[in-house]
Amino acid sequence: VPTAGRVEFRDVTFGYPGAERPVLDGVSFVAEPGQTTAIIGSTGAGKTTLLSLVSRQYDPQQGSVAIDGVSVSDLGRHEMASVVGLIPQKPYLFSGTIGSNLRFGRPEATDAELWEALRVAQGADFVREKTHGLDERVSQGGTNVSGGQRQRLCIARALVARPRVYLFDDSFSALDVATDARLREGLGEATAGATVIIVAQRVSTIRSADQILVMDGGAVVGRGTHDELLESNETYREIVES
Ligand code: DGT
Ligand code: MG
Repeated sequence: VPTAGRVEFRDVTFGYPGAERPVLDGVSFVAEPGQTTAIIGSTGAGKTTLLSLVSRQYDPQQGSVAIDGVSVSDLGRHEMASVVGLIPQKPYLFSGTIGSNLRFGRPEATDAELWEALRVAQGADFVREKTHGLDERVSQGGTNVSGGQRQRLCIARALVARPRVYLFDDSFSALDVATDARLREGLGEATAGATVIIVAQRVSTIRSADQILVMDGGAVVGRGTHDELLESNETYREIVES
């Protein structure tokens, strides 16, 4: 398993085009390969925005975002897809088949690899039940795939691509506790060696992270393990005890 994908933010400031105030203000942190970094913070704190700078939907106005020492602004779009796997907060599918969606980041993936990714993402059962299996058609606004299934397909799609960096934006909060536990156990193996960044709400997800970043109003206001932050960080205590 290759160990790479170190993500480094250096004093990053970012505001959306046309907005008056920056959404991220002087954000610095490192997320290490082989580790899980959890990001927590209240709604609007800037968690999704932070991930969007890693996957380069936007560029920062100040500071730098680098992966393995290379600024993400030097990575081409195609290269980006093999480096960063984003599982968005609002998971989306492309018009096509389940298979073509899963192969998006690595067209040469075999059916066996797709099924293995689906197994880990807890999506194999529902795909197997579809009349056409991997060849079942889905559409962007399709009703034949539920929101939860869509999310699992997006997780499987990221796994198929085997990126160095996984970004999970609130991907597990809507799952029941048992599915959540099974999914994350399998993911631990499937993503071993990569850098995993998880925006999370559930305390069980946060607690098992190697590092937790606490965000508030566009800044990182705390960093550490669960026990360290419980001890030292008022914002963290408020969030996990609410
Ligand atoms: P969540 O998902 O509700 O827990 O909140 P976060 O932490 O993911 O927050 P985020 O990054 O979506 O939003 C941070 C701030 O940026 C918030 O004031 C809303 C604003 N914002 C987010 N997306 C956009 C956008 O596309 N355009 C503009 N102008 N503002 C945005
Ligand atoms: Mg968000």
